[in-house]
Amino acid sequence: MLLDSIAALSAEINAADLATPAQLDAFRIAYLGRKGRLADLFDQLKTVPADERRAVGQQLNALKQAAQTRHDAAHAALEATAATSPAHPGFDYTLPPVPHALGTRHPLMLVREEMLRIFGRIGFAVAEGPEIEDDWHNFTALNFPDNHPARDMQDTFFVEGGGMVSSGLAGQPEAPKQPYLLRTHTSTVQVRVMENEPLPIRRVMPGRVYRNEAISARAHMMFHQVEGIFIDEGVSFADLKQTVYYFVKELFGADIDIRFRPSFFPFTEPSAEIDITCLICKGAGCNICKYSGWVEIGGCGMVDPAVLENVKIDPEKYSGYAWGMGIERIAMLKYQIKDLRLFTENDMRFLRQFESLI
Ligand code: 2NM
Repeated sequence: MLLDSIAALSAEINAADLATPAQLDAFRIAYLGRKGRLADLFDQLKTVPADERRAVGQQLNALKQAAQTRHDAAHAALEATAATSPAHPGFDYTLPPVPHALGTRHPLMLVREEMLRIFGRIGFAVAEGPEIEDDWHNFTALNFPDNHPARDMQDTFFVEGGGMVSSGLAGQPEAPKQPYLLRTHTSTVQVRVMENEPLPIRRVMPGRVYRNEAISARAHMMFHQVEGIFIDEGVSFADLKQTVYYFVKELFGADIDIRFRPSFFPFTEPSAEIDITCLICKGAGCNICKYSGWVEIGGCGMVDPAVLENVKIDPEKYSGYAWGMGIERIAMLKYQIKDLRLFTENDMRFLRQFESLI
């Protein structure tokens, strides 16, 4: 009986699959372990008649040896393949590397760079400033009256909990709170430059600005501006016109003309809107320019003497011009982009179209 069990177990042991570490482990536990099948048969030796016990015992020992040898050989083979096989089986390590997918520069940043480069060539250095501002730099220094609609919550984002001004005098009432706000134009940086830097001043101010508007194809609550300022003795409106003329010819081409339309801004006097020849119809009239032949690209003017006084520059001695343009608007005209929202949606099919054009 026991001899039959030994023969059956021997067949099982020889047929066992030992290709993986898990199979090897299972084999060791099932056959070689203290509670394994071989130990079980050794236990049954005592039921064998005394005169046969020696021979049967020898057979069992031989099977145990064979099982151990199979186990050790398979173990050695697995160790050897583990040392030389790749971490990712099936991966071809001789393939060339896959390059990292790089993005492209954003069209707004490309246009911003081009604008700054053009102004840089006639001496305008870049100045930047904070996006969270106070009332003084965004409105008061720029000659906005107290009741100006831009100061309204409907038009400007105020920063929650920003107010901080107390009168500082014992027993005196608190001064009205001065909330911080998200700057509505980069003119704030012009104020900072005029307050802090020696004359003459010749700077361009690029950056993000914020207005409380519903988002649509033509409006956003965040957009980008490039403003500029030049202050020195004897600066005139003719200097302003020549700067704008040069900029437009450089950016849009020699066939594009400029036109100044009288306007009003609190911080400039006189003030004007800047129009250029419609890029679509070249002035013939189309639905983009509403059949006028002209499209608006920004505003400008001579810095109001009240602004110069606010920043402690003598308006009797110095004069200056300033302008402001929206980068989105210029990019839309230049590339015929019809919807402002494309700039913030990050659709790669849109974004990839621009870098190769520069
Ligand atoms: C514009 C249009 C016209 C402007 C004026 C000043 C400052 F600080 F000199 F008073 N900064 N920016 C200005 C003038 C901005 O943007 C449409």
